[in-house]
Amino acid sequence: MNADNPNFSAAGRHDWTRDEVQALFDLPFNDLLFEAHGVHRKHFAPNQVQVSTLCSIKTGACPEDCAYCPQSVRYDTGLEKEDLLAVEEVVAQARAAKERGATRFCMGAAYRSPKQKQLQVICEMVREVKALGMETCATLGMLNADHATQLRDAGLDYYNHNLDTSPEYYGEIITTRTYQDRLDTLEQVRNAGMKVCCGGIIGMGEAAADRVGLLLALANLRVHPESVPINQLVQVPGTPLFGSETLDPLDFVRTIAVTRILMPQSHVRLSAGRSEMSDETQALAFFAGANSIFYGERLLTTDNPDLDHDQHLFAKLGIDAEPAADSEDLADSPTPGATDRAGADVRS
Ligand code: SAM
Ligand code: DTB
Ligand code: SF4
Repeated sequence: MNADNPNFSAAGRHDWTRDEVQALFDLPFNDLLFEAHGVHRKHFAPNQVQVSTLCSIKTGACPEDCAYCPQSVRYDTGLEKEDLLAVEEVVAQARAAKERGATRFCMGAAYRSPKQKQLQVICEMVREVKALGMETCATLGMLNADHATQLRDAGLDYYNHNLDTSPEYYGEIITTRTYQDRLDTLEQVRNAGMKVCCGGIIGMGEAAADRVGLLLALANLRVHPESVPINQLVQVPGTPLFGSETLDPLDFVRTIAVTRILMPQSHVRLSAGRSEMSDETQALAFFAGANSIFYGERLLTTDNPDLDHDQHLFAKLGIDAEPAADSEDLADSPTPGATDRAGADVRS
């Protein structure tokens, strides 16, 4: 196999078979990374990584039973629940994130699905964050068509809603909503004209075949998600998945590489789990095609690497923060790594 093989470079394939995806996972590590990196270079600037910052706008007391999640009301994780934040508080956090170099602000809420009153407040947050010149993203649970339209009209660029795992393993992880419910929400987001951010979690005790099943489900969606977060399970005491067998870092990197090959034009996000990863694993993940991260000391409720660490990592690897898609004024923002590389300005 080589990088000129149309199976690897075709942007628009949506007919991947299980055997083909399994065959990619089965490649010798070097062959897989070589192919994935070749695909990555064809579609993206190889040393640019998109930078998003997360904000938990409503924390804890979620009625759902997702076995990985510290925010479910069903598990005692010691998390303090918080009501929906005030619009001004969220906008202040977005402004701070922009000053630190994030180009996208992602607002997450521990809802099964938002109620109309909550959605109105969230739409105001979206309008004001957008007015700062940032890309906007939200993850609020299931959406109906009306919700999706309101969010789009408020200026929401991306909606994050993950498939989480394979259809086959899904029932072991969540019982309070179905795989089809998730696909329906993704369809509402698409129909409203927003960009889709959709991926999953690995390290939840799934079999290798379930990683194949997850990526197959994502790659065979009608349109590939523009953003594909690959999360490594953050193990939180009190959740049912606490104590799961830890993932081999090379299996994480393999999953990134296969994602890059299957969805060549999507941003692949090296998402939750970076606090537990070595710099070397992250460097391999970037080589394998990851080109987006969450930047900032918190994910939603758990830790993420601190800013200095990430600036240093970008500098060591010669990685620049990707400018926002359609915002010129972001060129005036500092970017992670900007100050660290022997005086080089990463935006030049
Ligand atoms: N409540 C909404 C929902 O689930 O649709 C949105 C917020 S929820 C926290 C967003 C995503 O975060 C989940 O779908 C899951 O993929 C990810 N996530 C939650 N807890 C995690 C953990 N402990 N480790 C890794 N990813 C996690
Ligand atoms: C995604 O795929 N990962 C992010 C974001 N989308 C919302 C969330 C990760 C959450 C990790 C656990 C926590 O901090 O609560
Ligand atoms: Fe609730 Fe989302 Fe956590 Fe599931 S992942 S328990 S829906 S906050």
